[in-house]
Amino acid sequence: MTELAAVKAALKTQAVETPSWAYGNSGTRFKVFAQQGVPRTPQEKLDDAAKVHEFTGVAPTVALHIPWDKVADYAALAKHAEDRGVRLGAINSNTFQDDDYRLGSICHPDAAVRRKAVDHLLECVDIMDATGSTDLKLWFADGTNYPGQDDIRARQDRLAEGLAEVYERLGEGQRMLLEYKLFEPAFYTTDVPDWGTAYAHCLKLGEKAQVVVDTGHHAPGTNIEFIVATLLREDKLGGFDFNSRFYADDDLMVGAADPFQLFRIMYEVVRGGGFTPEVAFMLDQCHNIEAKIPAIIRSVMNVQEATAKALLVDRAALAEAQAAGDVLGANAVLMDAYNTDVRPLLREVREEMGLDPDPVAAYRRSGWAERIVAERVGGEQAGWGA
Ligand code: LRH
Ligand code: MN
Ligand code: MN
Repeated sequence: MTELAAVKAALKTQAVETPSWAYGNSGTRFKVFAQQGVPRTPQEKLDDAAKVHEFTGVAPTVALHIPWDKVADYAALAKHAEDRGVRLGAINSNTFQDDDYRLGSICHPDAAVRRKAVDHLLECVDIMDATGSTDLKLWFADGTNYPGQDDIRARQDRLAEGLAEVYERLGEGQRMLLEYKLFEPAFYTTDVPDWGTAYAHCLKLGEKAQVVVDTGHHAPGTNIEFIVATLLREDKLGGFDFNSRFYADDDLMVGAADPFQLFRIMYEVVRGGGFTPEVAFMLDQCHNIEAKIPAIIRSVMNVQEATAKALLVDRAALAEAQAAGDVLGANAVLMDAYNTDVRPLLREVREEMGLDPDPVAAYRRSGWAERIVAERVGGEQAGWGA
């Protein structure tokens, strides 16, 4: 196989998981702008996700968020997905939208609230059993707002205890992905604020526990690719929640704010042998003012473009320059790949996959946008928090 053929073959195997919540209405603390044709049910979110996969060919799974996607029969929901050519992916827990969680969930000072939170996580594993999902994605809004509010160390003990109970419940082939976040909604301490804390808990739990890197959850200037390299080296990188930030956890389309950062991350993934199904490439975004399905298609394409550039890095030349201490030469090798226009290559890849080379245009021509506006009238619009 020529090198280019190998790059194309790798790109054809790519899988980017899209989040059910990106298809529904969402907004900021200030306003949710309702859009026409937005899904009213988890089933309709899957119908939209199937369109993203149909036109991109690389978005075969959909992440659920419980209880936003609560249904009576999860096996039937999985069947609904399969009938449309997609599968259910990670099950995301939600221990942040209940009055009981004002002081936290799994780290709450009251054992009764902790019990409720852990029971929810166990229920998520039951759902995984029914859907065939392999990943339980955990993010905790837990933390404190004021010095002295609660005991920082005791909260870590409660976290460890709750996680251990859920870990024990995991079946064969199931794993837990622990997401960290620097801040928000708690502002003084966050109980899982960084990759180090997540890593320490995962290490203690065992090999079924891995860390998730949400690209929006870091302080400005954080070298995320360093974190990726380190976690991969330790076999503890479970996956990504991709999005873009200009300021904070902005949840904008991945690759929109800093495509160079996305390339640097994908290069470390490729370099570290992480371009495999064991690392989950998930989007975690919201589309508050733009049309949702084309934005998700665009996001998937942005991940593809960064991946293509990362795969094109001449690693032999890079290694040679690095070994020779050729600072500028090494940097030039990396920049050559980044500055390559990979859009023609990706158009070819899509054609070889039997797809339209321009997924956004193909979607627009398909009439799906008009159809859902006409058909999805009435009822509650499902969305962030619905
Ligand atoms: C928290 C987060 C987490 C949630 C999602 C909706 O900021 O990134 O992954 O599950 O947003
Ligand atoms: Mn996330
Ligand atoms: Mn987030």
